[in-house]
Amino acid sequence: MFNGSQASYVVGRLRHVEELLTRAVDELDPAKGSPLFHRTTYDASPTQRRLLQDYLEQLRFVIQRFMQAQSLQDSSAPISGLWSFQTALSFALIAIEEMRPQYLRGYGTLDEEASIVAQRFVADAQTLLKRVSSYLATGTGGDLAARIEQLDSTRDEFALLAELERVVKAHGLVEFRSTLEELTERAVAPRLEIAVFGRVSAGKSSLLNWWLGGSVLPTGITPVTAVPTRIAQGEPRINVTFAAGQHTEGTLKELASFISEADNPSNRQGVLEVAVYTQAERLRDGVVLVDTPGVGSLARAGAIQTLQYLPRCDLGILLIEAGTPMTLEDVAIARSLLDGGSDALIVLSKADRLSAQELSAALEYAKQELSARLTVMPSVVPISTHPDCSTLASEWFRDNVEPRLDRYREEAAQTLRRKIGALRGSVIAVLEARLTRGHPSLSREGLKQPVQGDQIAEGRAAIDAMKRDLSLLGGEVREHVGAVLKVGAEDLARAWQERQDLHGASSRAQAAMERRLEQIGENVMQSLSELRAKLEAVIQMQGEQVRSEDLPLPRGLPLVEMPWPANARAFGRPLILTHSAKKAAKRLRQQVGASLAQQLIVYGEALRLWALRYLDELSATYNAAIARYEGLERMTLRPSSPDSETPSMSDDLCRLSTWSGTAPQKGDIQSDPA
Ligand SMILES: Nc1nc2c(ncn2[C@@H]2O[C@H](COP(=O)(O)OP(=O)(O)OP(=O)(O)O)[C@@H](O)[C@H]2O)c(=O)[nH]1
Ligand SMILES: [Mg+2]
Repeated sequence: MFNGSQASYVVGRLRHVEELLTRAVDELDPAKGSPLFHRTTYDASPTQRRLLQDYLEQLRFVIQRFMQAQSLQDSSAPISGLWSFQTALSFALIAIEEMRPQYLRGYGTLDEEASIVAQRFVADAQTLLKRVSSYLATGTGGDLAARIEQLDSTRDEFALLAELERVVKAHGLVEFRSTLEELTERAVAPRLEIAVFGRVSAGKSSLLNWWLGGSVLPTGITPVTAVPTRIAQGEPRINVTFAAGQHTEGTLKELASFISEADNPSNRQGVLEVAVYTQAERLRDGVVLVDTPGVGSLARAGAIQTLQYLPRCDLGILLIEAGTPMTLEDVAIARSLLDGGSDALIVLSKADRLSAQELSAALEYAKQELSARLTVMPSVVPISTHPDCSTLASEWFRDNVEPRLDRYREEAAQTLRRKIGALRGSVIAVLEARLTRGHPSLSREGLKQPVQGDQIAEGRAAIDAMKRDLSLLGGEVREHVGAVLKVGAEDLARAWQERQDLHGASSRAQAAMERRLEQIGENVMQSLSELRAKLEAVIQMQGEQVRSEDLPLPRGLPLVEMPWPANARAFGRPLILTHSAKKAAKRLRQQVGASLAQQLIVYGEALRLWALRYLDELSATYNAAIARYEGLERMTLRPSSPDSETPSMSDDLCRLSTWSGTAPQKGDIQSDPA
């Protein structure tokens, strides 16, 4: 009898033998081997193959009998097939990555053309592999149909979506899966993000608590909110995401321990974002409220995250404490929201603290200041969340917020309907191409042939390259410290030489530095716009029936927030001792260089994250837009479908082509055995 170790050694050897010979026998058969790469030639005759297969069977029998007699068992636990697939995908991604030009150069010089070809291929192949990977990651995608089923089936667009899901699955049109997923996601949760902004203690969290009808968020007179907090309808709980990637769940009571300045000073715990779920009457389905840390020099740690929310929200509410002077930061936030294409509302908070007369003066002042500085004038309304005065808040909500929510919802529904309609057109085109085994419908669809696979891949490579360039952005922005200081110093030295008011010169210097930073942002914006134009051209090259306006526009550059460093007032004085710009620059560097560098890092990071988020959105839309062409291309390359498949395919084509948009069709489909 074998001891335990011997038994497992013997079983291991036998498993190896079976694997070796199974593979060797499979490789003799052209139908079973790899369709692309052949390690062996197919020189075995059918009779030889048969014989070898029989011998292998015999060997298996002998092994099995031996194992039974010796009570040997394969004790290695089987691993999940899907997990193993995921692992194989990871290795495949690495192998593709290793085809980038920098690796190829290790084998000799690489000319420009070869380098472009390699980049294109890597981007293309990785997009596909990542799509498979995300399909596996989202619970193996089997729930897509279930998620669609939960949608309101009386709405025709959802009935059509369900039908499209069925057709895509039935005929293996995997190219359309990611579009289906994106549309389902939008349909399930028509997200609408409303974020509040403002200086520290402006009353942001208090306003959201009023909105939620309870003390959900911590408030207080000192800086409180240290981490952006997203609030949505749901079973009461919190979900914390840390910058390092981990997550933790908790109760609403624990919220303050993650987001408040007192319990998590300067966000030392490295919390990236907290999601709060709660039930509240005013919190409608799909609406996400975002509380942000106050902007301003006192709240540096959270400011970077706040800045990222600016371009991202659908509606931005800027709070300015009634009766306080408007700051450059307030104006910059309002401008950034409006420039970025978000809707903006401005409220003068804590109105209860002022008399009626003072309040009307404060309102007048705020309107004047804003209209002098903004091209579009948002509404400005005084509110209060104080229990004695909360009718102001209720009226504001009724007159300013609710009508907007209705409007956004209608707009979102329209976009969704249009996109589902476009997907229907694409699926029809592919089914037709497949049924007719050619492309007779292409001219009708306005599609050009051949499909420009090269350009499609080049578009992906361009997105990829931009992402890689962005990783260098932080360092690039930091390198601007010297240049930014020089701009400021020259201005100050000139003021001194010309005996101008140094205080005025100091704010001009600040503005010049900010301008310089804005230029970096604008350059990034410019590159993103160029990339978008390039992708648009690629899409248009594929056909005429393309809605390139679907490609999102880059909008809402992060705000440059550069409050004058705390010790800045002091540096007017030492400058009086010099009138050379060079010396001024040196002094400036000594006094504010370090804090300026810190702010530049913050800005660079905000800019990078903003651009990455845009790129993700751009690449998802691009891939969705060209899915139909890739589908068509694959149809021409793939052997045409067996005749047995044709009837159900033509039924599906007919059903989709004549989809009339009446809800009862859904019943028809459900009773269909297909
Ligand atoms: N009288 C009055 N006080 C208010 C009102 N809204 C907020 N406050 C008070 O103002 C202080 C700051 O309120 P918060 O809601 O914490 O302000 P915040 O903007 O969230 O502050 P940070 O999170 O630190 O940026 C608290 O003491 C609130 O009680 C209001 O409408 N009226
Ligand atoms: Mg707060």
